[in-house]
Amino acid sequence: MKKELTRQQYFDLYYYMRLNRAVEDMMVKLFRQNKIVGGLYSSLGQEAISVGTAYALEKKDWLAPMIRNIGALLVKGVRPRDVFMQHMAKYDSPTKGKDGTSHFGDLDNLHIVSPISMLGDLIPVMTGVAMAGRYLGQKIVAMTWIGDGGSSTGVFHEGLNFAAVQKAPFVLILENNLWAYSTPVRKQVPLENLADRAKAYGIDSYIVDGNDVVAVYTTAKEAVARARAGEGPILIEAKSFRRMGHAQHDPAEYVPKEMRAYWEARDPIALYEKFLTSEKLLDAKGKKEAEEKINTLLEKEREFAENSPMPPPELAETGVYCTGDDCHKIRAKWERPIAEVTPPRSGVEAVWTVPGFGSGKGSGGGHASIHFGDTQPAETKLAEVGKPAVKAPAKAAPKKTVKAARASASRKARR
Ligand SMILES: Cc1ncc(C[n+]2csc(CCOP(=O)(O)OP(=O)(O)O)c2C)c(N)n1
Ligand SMILES: [Mg+2]
Repeated sequence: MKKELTRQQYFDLYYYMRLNRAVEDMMVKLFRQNKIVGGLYSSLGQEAISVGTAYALEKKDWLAPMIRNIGALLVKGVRPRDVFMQHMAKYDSPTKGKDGTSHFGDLDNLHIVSPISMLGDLIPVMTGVAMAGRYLGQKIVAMTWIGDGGSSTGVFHEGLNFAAVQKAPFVLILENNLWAYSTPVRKQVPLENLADRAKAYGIDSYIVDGNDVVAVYTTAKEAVARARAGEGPILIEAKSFRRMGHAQHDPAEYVPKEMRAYWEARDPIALYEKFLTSEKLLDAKGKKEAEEKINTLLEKEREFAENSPMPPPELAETGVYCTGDDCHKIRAKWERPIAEVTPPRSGVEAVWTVPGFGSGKGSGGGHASIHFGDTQPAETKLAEVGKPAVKAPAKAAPKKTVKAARASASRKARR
């Protein structure tokens, strides 16, 4: 670990990792007391990833967590009571007891998109969020996480390709914890480094030690800055290990003992405490203070959650499907006036341009507008309204037969 952050930043990273672990420890107790109604997942040993990456975001930025990213929610400002109540399906929970795990978000204040269980689906969704922010000139970055297993879904590839071609300000964290349920990473992908997946989409990637919170944070910070500057999406592979089973029901006996022992000796919180102590940033008193602060907070939060009622039975049949105005207005708050998004006014100057984006054939080139895709310069645009965008070729070129194409390819190869 290198020393390059402010004292406050060092402390925040420590506090949130400890809070992340304490929240999850408390939920394990609640689960064993039968107070948690859904599945319970654990990020034990992976706290540095959730905390270090989310801490690199600004308040205005957006994130969408997966099951092992409670730490990211806490950093973004979600209260522990909401996490507890959500898992206990309580009436005061963000989903009013309709979900028993972590399917909740906060679009209005914290800029959190709810998790989607189908692995990988958050990638195109968050790409869309990133593009929407750009469209509105907000200079936001969107972030989500995916596992080693999830990186083999089709939508991972479709989503990342889409983000790449759109140069979306999007950062994807690939948490390689070596297991997907009981499948070891080596049995589901023939790559040493999953960061290599980025090459297929022409985007940059980083590999980082997922148990070193300072390295995770500094890497994420750089990636977020680059995405914000218009360099397009970036993939970060954080290497770590899933210390518990897939969820509470899974004792994970399929994990080799030596592998577990290796990673247990590299606990991210213990490693960080060692670093902070050696740099004189934390002593026994500071550690105790953090512990007491977290214990006091979580006692209050747990009590609130336990005292919250279960939802009334009649609530079960309401709010499951959005029925329009009696549920909520189905109109985006960020909707733009129709005149503004149709010609001729759609040729307005972009509020945020990206060098090189849309510089392919037929576009305005150079610093193309990213509000409306590959727009032509305003003057030609007005004159061209109503005309077909691409002229039909005078005569269709004859198609090469497979045989002819092969012959020409082998001629080229011999040259
Ligand atoms: C598209 C899809 N396929 C399968 C599942 C079922 N499922 C949920 S989690 C999981 C394993 C995920 O492994 P990984 O992506 O490595 O994440 P980890 O659990 O290790 O954090 C599977 C197969 C799913 N939710 N979505
Ligand atoms: Mg995994």
